[in-house]
Amino acid sequence: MKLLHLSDLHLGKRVNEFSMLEDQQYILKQILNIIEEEQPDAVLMAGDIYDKSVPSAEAVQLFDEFLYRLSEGGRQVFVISGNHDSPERLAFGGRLMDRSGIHIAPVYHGHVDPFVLQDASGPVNLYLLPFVKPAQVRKYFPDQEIVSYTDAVRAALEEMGPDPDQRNVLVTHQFVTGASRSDSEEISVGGADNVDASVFDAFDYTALGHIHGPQNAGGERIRYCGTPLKYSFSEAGHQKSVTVAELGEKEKGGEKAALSLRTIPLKPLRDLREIRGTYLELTAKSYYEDMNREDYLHVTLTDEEDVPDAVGKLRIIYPNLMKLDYDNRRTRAGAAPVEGTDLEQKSPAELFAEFYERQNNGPMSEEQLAFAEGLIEKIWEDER
Ligand SMILES: [Mn+2]
Repeated sequence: MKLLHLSDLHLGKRVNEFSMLEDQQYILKQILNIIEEEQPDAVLMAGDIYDKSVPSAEAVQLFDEFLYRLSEGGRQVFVISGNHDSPERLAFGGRLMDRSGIHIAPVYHGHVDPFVLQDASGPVNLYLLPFVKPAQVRKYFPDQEIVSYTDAVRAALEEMGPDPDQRNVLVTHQFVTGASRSDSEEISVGGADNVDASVFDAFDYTALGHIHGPQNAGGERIRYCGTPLKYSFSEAGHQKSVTVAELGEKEKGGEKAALSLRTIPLKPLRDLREIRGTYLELTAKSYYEDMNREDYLHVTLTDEEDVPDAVGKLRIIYPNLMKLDYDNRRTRAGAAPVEGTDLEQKSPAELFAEFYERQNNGPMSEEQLAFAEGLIEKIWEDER
């Protein structure tokens, strides 16, 4: 049984105020091509379909088109909501879409029936558990003590009661303890949203969403496939991909089904990268002529002096410059605290020279001093 595992599309997301819509449309097309090539038995989408609980019209159109393309050829598609989605809104029309092979998890209501898929090795029971918080699970199990996320997910999975003699797959959206995070995930206040990997022991494969870097979480049977695109600069070093999980036969008597995992790399329309150097280095033609200047960039300038309107000027070459900062003596030292100085005794030029030194961690040159003095004199003249 071949499963193609996706998650965290975050359709409609803006990264540093740049819309990702065109990039998302591009990557979804690429994913459709991969699916056409791979011909999986099922496509799994493990939550965070949208970036917002009330997604933009464009994001909804994009997902509608994606689902429609996926459904062609009678393909089986399984979708759950993540913490960014509204489970009610995502589930709209779900029972109608079931008939077209698009299966969207309903809002969690204390009971989950599996979808049963068949291949030459027999049935595979596929369970969908959308993102749930302890309070959403607790009300259905009044006799159990459900305090933590681990308690909640364990209770929901025990209720499913997967048959250990058959092959069982879970699609869910949670933060498994020990997974390594990125900046574009929603961090829960207090950080008590983690689930112990042991709760997934009964499943031959757990297709997870929530963490944006592709990784196994406590063994290869529990996996995050990651986002299809980089959604923060903390992900600049990621290779985004889709995961293909193939389940083989399962012997009766508790052993897990054979599993092989593969990733297929995704190539974005525009990469999200970090570059650094002086203004002169980064604006030299020899530097940028061989790169995709449309990439989303975090530029770190190493000039000691601030470059006036650097963002505006750099955007002529790099139109998708997202973030600019400096790494020089001033930024490395941090802003020095202002000490109580004998303000009255010092001239404006002396005070400015002190200010400059504090900002730049170095004194003004003769030329700069003369320029500042001239400027101060002129301003004072004009004031009188
Ligand atoms: Mn997410």
